[in-house]
Amino acid sequence: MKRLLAVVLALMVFTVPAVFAEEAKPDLPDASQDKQVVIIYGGVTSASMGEMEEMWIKMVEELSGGSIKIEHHPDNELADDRTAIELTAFGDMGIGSSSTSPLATMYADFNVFDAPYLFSTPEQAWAALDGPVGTSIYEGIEELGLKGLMWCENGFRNLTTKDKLVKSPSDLSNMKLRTMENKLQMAAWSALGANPTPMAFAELFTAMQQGTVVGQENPLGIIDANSFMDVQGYVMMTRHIYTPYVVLMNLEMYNNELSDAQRAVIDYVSDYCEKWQRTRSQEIEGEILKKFEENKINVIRLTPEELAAFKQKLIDDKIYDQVKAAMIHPEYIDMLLAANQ
Ligand code: TK8
Repeated sequence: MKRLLAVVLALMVFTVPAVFAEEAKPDLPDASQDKQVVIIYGGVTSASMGEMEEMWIKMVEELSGGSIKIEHHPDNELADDRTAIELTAFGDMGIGSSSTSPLATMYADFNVFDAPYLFSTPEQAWAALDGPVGTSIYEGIEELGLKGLMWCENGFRNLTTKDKLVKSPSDLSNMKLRTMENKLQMAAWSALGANPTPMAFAELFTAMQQGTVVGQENPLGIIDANSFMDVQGYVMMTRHIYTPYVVLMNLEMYNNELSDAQRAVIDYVSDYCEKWQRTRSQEIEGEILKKFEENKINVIRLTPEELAAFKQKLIDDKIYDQVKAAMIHPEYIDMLLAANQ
């Protein structure tokens, strides 16, 4: 009897998401008899996103009574960020995930997140994502055949270099840095004096290893999950930009292939997991910082004055005007700058 109980408990822990152990199942319509739908879900390379994706999948499969099945492709294994979203718009993939910056050529208001020093806390960024800015982007991308499911966190980005300590823009002089494939991010690094080299994320590790670029910039979660510090010597906590992850679904599939009950499950689970991932991302960042410091990795914290020098240089180069000129709703920039003083 005891052994049976142990087996049952072990199975429960394994198959039931932690969330249902703590709280009652949500009151959702029964989707178990609905026509089965299989969704191909392309995920990204970040520890908190990977954990979130697994939880999202378990919850959707369970709460839909098995009528939704997910085919998960984690870690960009099917496609890089922008390609994943293109495939999702075409319907070759059901759900794709991406940092916002490589999507700016598809929908110009994604550029709002390429304005440096627009947010100074994650809460400020979350307020923008959950407020009119995030909502209006979700509305706009429906024309591309995309349905917004989740605004998740990639996070504040920090500069890493192989062997160069960077404390002021002059330390960046002509430095070859990989940037995302985004005009405004390239413009910002040029304004700071660096030599930006855009490339897809998948090529980055080798580029650093072979010395094609001296450095790159990414949130701690990505730096750690991809072992960048094996080929980089310094992390400067520049926190120059906050880029979200956006998780999008093929709109036609969302509207026409799912039943009302299945849509209710997807909406509920996405809301739940979006909040969960943001908190988890923060926890993981704290753990990584501790681990880096214990392992004597050079983590350089810049003083407020040092950070202000980077920001000033970008303002002198009229970076906010450049961002606004690239947007459909330029007023969002002034709105967020005013809100986040
Ligand atoms: C990983 C990317 C990555 C992004 C980049 O799929 O390209 O530097 O920050 O996180 O989304």
